[in-house]
Parts: sequence; C-alpha cells; structure tokens
Amino acid sequence: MKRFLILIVPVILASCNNSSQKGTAGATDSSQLNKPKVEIPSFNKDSAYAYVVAQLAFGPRVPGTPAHEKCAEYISGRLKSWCKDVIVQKCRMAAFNGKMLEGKNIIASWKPELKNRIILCSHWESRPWADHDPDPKNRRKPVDAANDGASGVGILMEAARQFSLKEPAIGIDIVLFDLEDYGPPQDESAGTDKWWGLGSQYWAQNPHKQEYSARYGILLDMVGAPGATFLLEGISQQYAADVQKKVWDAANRIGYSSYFLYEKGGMVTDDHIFIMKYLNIPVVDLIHLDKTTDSGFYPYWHTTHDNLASIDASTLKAVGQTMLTVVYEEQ
Ligand code: AHN
Ligand code: ZN
Repeated sequence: MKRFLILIVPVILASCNNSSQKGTAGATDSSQLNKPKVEIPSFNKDSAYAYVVAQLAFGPRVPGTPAHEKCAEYISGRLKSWCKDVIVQKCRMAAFNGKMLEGKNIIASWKPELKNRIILCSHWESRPWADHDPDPKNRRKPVDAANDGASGVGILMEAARQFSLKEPAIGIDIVLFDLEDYGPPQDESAGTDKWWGLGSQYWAQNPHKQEYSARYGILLDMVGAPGATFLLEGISQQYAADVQKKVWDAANRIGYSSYFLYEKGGMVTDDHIFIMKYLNIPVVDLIHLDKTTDSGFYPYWHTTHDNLASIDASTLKAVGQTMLTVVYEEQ
C-alpha cells in the first residue's frame, strides 16, 4: 500500500499557488544571469555527519524519554553557540492514542528584523515504533531515526555553523520541529493525517514571532541515505513549484543531478503542508522518495535499519551544498 497518497490538502492550500517568487520563472541559465556572483561557503560534510552521530549517541529521541530531553538540550546548545537568537518553543499536544506529548520546537534566527527571509526546517525527534520493519518482532521498537530525523538536523546544524562564519544577505529561520513522527502505527487504523507533524502544526498556528512571515521554506526529510533520490514531491509541486524549481535547478547546476531528479513523486503528508496551510508560505519538501518500495519512501523508512549505517556523508554534502547555494544567492 502506498502509505503517502492520502491527503487532506487541496482545499486549504489554495492561495499558496504561484505566489511571489520573482526571477525564477525563466530557463535556468537566464535566471542565473541576473544573479550577482557571490562566494558560496563550502558545506563541510564531515561536520554534518558528526552532528548526526552526536544525535544518535543519545539513543532514539522518542518523546517522553531522557534521550529526547537530552538531545533537545544538545541541539539548542549548539545552535546558541552559533546564533544569538535561539528560541525553544514548548508545546503540549495530544497524540492519536490520547497520550499528552511534551514537545520542543527549536528555532534559530539570523537577522530577525528582516522581512526578507526564508525558513529551513526539519524534524528532530524519533518515531517510537519501527512499524514498517520487515521483521514483526521489531515493529514495537523505536527507530534510531538516523535518516528520518537526524540527517536533516545534522545538515541544518552545519548550515548554522556556516551562517555564524559568514552571515547570509537575507534573514533565515532554522526551525527544527518536534513530534513529527508520532502518527498511528500501520496496524492501527486510527489514522488520519492530522496526527503527523504535531510540532509543525503548533508552530504554524503559534509562530515564535507575531505577524511572522517568510518568502518561502525548504523542508529536509530523509536526506542522508546513500544514493538518495529526491523526486518532485507532489504537494510541493502543486503549491510551491517555484521554490521546488529553484532548489532542483541549483542542485543540478552545481553537479548533483544524480540525487535531484526532475521526476514526479507522490504526495506526502509532512511538515510543509501545515506551514502552507496556516501561514500561507510556500514550502518545498526535499524528501527521499523511491518508486520501487511499497511505502514510496526510502527503503529503511520506519524500520530498525534507519540507523547510522544508512547514512552517507556524500548525500549530506549534496543536500547541504545545494541549500547553501540557494541561501547565499538570495538578495
Ligand atoms: C505519512 O506517513 C503520512 N507521512 C510521512 C511523513 C514522514 C514520516 N516523514 C518522515 N516520517
Ligand atoms: Zn518518519
């Protein structure tokens, strides 16, 4: 069953379509002509990888556990060393099973006074159950979430370090969501999409700043597996096409065409839909999709194999360098 083809979205997102991205509509080359030549910092893949390792060292960052608590401290502590405006936003959310979850969205802002800004986001916590594990005995075990969590955070931590060395021209908010992956297990049919992305649902309805807005956002999800394929996720294609094109064109221009394919993927319920729905900011989901798997996601999705062995620093580099290119080219 293709888990991710189910969706609430179309009605609510109407006005995100074709919003205000200027200067990206033409062919790749002509759009490049208008861009000032800027020096793009080199993304350090070993540094990003080390931040993935550090997160995994706490054990699965499952909400309600000490590992979750400690990892929040670790991430926010590192971000504070690179950025003077870090906010840890607490949220209390009910899960599908009635359990109350204590979440923390972690936000680091550069040039918070600027309206001209973008969002870079990912989720940081681990899924409590490897419900898609091939071995039924593993399906109640938590997921290390090396790829589905730590990879995006590792890349954004390295980006934050880079921003501390050379501040981008535009404002940036790195937003690390909690409680993304507490959706109902596959064998419980309790589910609708509203149980996913609880942290981003909270933040999008209660942003860390009043009247918050941004030009667009980039969501990283499962961005560290060897030979990852980033297909054109369907919701992003529909509501954030300009942003998606900007990111894919940048990746292809700097040599990462083997990862960033111009091929349509399925629609995914992910944190981006809530930002589009509640804040009307177009957000692209940069997510590893694979048409050969049953889930439609990368092969180890929600299995106990989503561990350090499934992370390749070269993929972190492809995504991180692409993101830095997009960020530093913005004026
Ligand atoms: C659903 O399974 C409905 N959405 C997947 C979004 C997700 C989970 N991304 C990472 N983990
Ligand atoms: Zn997940």
